[in-house]
Amino acid sequence: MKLYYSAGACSLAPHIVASEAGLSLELDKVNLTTKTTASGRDFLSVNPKGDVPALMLDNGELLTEASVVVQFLADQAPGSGLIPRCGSLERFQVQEWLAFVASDLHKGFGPLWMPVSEECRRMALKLLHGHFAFLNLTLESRAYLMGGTFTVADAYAFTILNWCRFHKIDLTAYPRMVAYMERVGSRPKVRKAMEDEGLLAGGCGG
Ligand SMILES: N[C@@H](CCC(=O)N[C@@H](CS)C(=O)NCC(=O)O)C(=O)O
Repeated sequence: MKLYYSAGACSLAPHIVASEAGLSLELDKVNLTTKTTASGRDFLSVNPKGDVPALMLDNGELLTEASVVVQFLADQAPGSGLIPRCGSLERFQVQEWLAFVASDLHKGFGPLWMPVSEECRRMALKLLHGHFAFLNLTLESRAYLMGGTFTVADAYAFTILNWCRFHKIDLTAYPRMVAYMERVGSRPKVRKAMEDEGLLAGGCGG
């Protein structure tokens, strides 16, 4: 399998899941500005959406959408504990978290990556702070989003929350969330994925 990624972008989530699951993954870095890959491919010919992550399967099929790619990868390693069994209530609860991360957190950062007006930026930050407050409250009683076990939802949430560093968002009001980010960020397999993307030297993308 080959993961098309951009350093520190949302594609870090499937990269973390593969690392945690012990799956071997070929990586191809995408320049999102030129839409070309490090291997010299026209990325739009791989994924017409033009977005990472994109996972090329060994049979030539392409899977996109971070919230789906992480589930596919975790299902390749059923003993990893990264995702509950299909059809179980817990599986839907993980999907509930993935939907929240994708539509509220991930896309909530969207305006911060664009040259928008100060008012638009302020509004985006206001919405994000609401989500951070909710996460901070939730994490008062649990180590990870689903409780005591690290799942794909944590890989995705951590990836997106990591962008707070790049945007220099003050998180002092959310000590539980900060502790959670440190907890996830200190997992050896998470660090390995970040190291592979050159992020431990201080980089961070979106
Ligand atoms: N709906 C997609 C969105 C993925 C997405 O927004 N990817 C960003 C990086 S985090 C991207 O590749 N943007 C294209 C660009 O910046 O040109 C998903 O959830 O995976």
